[in-house]
Amino acid sequence: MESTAARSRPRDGGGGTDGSTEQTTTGKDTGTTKRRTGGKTTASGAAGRAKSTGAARKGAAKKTASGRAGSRGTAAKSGNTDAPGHHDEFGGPDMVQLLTPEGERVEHPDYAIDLDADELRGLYRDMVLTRRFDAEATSLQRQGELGLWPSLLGQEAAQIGSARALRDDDYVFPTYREHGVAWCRGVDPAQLLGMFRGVNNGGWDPNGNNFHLYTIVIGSQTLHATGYAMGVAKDGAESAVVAYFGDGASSQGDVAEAFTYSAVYNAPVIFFCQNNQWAISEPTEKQTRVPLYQRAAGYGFPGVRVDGNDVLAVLAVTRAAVERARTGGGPMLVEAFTYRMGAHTTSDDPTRYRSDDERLAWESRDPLLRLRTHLEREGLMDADALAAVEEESDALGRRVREAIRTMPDPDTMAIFENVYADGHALVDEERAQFAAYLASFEDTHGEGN
Ligand SMILES: Cc1ncc(C[n+]2csc(CCOP(=O)(O)OP(=O)(O)O)c2C)c(N)n1
Ligand SMILES: [Mg+2]
Repeated sequence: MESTAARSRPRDGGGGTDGSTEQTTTGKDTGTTKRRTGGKTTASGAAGRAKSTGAARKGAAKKTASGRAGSRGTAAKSGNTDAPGHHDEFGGPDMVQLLTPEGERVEHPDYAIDLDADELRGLYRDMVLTRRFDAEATSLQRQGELGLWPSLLGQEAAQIGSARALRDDDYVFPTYREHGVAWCRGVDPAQLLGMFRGVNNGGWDPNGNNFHLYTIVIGSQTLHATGYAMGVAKDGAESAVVAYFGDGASSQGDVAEAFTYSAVYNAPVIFFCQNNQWAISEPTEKQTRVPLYQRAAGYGFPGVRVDGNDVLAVLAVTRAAVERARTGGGPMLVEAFTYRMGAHTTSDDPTRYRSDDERLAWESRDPLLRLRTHLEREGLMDADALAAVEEESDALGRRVREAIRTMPDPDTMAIFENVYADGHALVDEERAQFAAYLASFEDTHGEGN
């Protein structure tokens, strides 16, 4: 199979490095079998994690009992955890996995991948640099340089794996957390920060990188993507469209409409849901009674759950979905089962609604660590190679900090521009009022006060 990861590799964070198809669980499914065996026999592995997750549940239930907003504890009390698909904290047997949390390569009967050493190292580099950029942005927000930052910590594999499955002519509709996808599409990280610093009206030309503007109104971009994909089909183009959205957004009516229309019009769109287990403080149990990927069946297109912390599996599944869309197969839902390691945004305090145990349980499934273990075990990355990526990531950190310090503030009066295409009397009045207000400071200053 031709490597789309290699083909799309040149795109790179702008400015270079410095600067119902439910999976079958037949005997053929060696990946699943291996995982189960591993879970049974490794006391410190999957079994140990299950234990600590149980504790997480209890912790959440306790918080609820003490009057905190309901979370997993509420679901446990009302019996909702017995709903199908809710008990397996780490995705369950239907989930496609090609790399175990311990970094072991396993096979899957429906999804295969064969990457060379450079491609594997490239995926690791993408994830390290993305995580570094994200960490810098969080720090910059804490230092008052950004108004807000939604961290992607923990979701690197879901984003890099899916974005590296795409070609330049494909089109992406992101939410507000797709910094890894933006990186792969070649959006300059500094431009991303400009939006969160409030110095521009969105940040980039969507058509420059076939990467639409970040969307805050959750789920709405699935409709935009569907409309765009219907246009692609009408044009007879062989491009795919990807709409990213979250588990919380899956409850939006917009998403239901997008599913319906894309199915009926056979639009070449992939709905890529990053199920990071939380919609701010609401757990997935509050969004659905079935595993999210199973929803696709009701609309008439396939859905698949993939281990969102396994970059190889995400790449393989997204490639298959994209290929299917390109060749007239229509829409597909990919549920990347992952975890939001950090806060919802820098305005959020997750300790108010979830326990540390839960986060710690997911730490052992860290997407970067998993690939790194694999690379080291296979002798594909030695200490020098790892150090080189670290150096590159330090350089990226410096570049991002420098970019923030030198980012020009917009003219204050520019806030009145672009409100209406042809102007508006009320905006004119407000502009005049605000100009007078600003001028009043100049007067004060002039009087020597
Ligand atoms: C239509 C709409 N309703 C409510 C909100 C407020 N809101 C912002 S993020 C969010 C949760 C989204 O959760 P999810 O879709 O799981 O994405 P995640 O933040 O976990 O990536 C909500 C409710 C919004 N932005 N848009
Ligand atoms: Mg979520």
